Amino acid sequence: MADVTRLVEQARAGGPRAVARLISLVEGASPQLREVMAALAPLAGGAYVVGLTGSPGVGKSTSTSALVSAYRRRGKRVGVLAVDPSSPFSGGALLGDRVRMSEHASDPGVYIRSMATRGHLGGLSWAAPQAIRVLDAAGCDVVLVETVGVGQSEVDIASEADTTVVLLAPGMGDGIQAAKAGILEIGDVYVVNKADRDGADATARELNHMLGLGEARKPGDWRPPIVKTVAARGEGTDEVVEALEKHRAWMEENGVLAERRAARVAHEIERIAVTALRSRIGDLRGGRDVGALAARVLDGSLDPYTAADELVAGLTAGA
Ligand SMILES: Nc1nc2c(ncn2[C@@H]2O[C@H](COP(=O)(O)OP(=O)(O)OP(=O)(O)O)[C@@H](O)[C@H]2O)c(=O)[nH]1
Ligand SMILES: [Mg+2]
Repeated sequence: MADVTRLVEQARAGGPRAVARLISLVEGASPQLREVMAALAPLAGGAYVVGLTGSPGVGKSTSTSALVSAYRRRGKRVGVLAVDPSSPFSGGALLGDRVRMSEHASDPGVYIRSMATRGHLGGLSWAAPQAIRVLDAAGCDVVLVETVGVGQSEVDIASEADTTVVLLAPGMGDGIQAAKAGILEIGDVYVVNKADRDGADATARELNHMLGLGEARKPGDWRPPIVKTVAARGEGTDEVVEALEKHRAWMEENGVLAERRAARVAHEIERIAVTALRSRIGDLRGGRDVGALAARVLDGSLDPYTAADELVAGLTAGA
């Protein structure tokens, strides 16, 4: 058993091994998860969480690495969580990221962690928020969360981040894809990366047009900016940081940050509660209670809705 109190103390003091160990406990859904979360609860809440998403190969890792450099120049401690929702293995598919992030590997002000989520209890939704909390409690000022935009994952990440950055690149038909995938709703900041390639201006224009189409904004509403970057050369990265800071300031002024965080935690509590309830139902299934109810539904003395009510009442009575 890990000494959680000690680990948390060491993580607080900036110990990278303790941070890694805590994330492993979280990721592995350790029996000590509850203890870890209780120890972290009073320490978290200081980090600004930025989600980066976009199609495979658009330049998320390169951009993340450039952002790490930019924040380090500003004296911030940075955590990076690379979440790969398509891979059941940590490290495999994310090997390339390690190369792209390697310049930060020896920086004690940077924590980088890859996470695979498929086959996990509830995918991204389960472990990522808790890993973010570890990095937060460890004193990171900024936590950058990279997720490949495949299907539901980008929407998930948007709900875990304070600010969501959607990346596109020219020549990938990304504009059209963006509209289809619903990312026009989730971006707080849009980045057209690979601006060294032809078509970046066209992509930015197309995106600008599409963002304007659905526009029902009131004065004072946030209008997501579009920033062009060449992440591979660090060009435009300062503008991205500026856009992030503006968005953060806007959220703080308008109470949006507190709102988003409250919604996030409410969602997390609900998820944990539903998981707990489900496991209790699982315990009951095939057991006496459900068996008896099933028999009564079968012989016509009870309808399934009333049976379900009785089951739920039984579950919550013992809580
Ligand atoms: N020309 C050009 N290439 C870039 C730029 N930024 C990144 N790349 C290249 O694009 C490729 C993909 O970059 P990544 O940063 O790994 O992209 P990603 O979105 O993290 O990819 P996945 O995590 O696999 O989805 C790499 O070969 C990068 O070197 C850029 O600004 N211009
Ligand atoms: Mg990547």
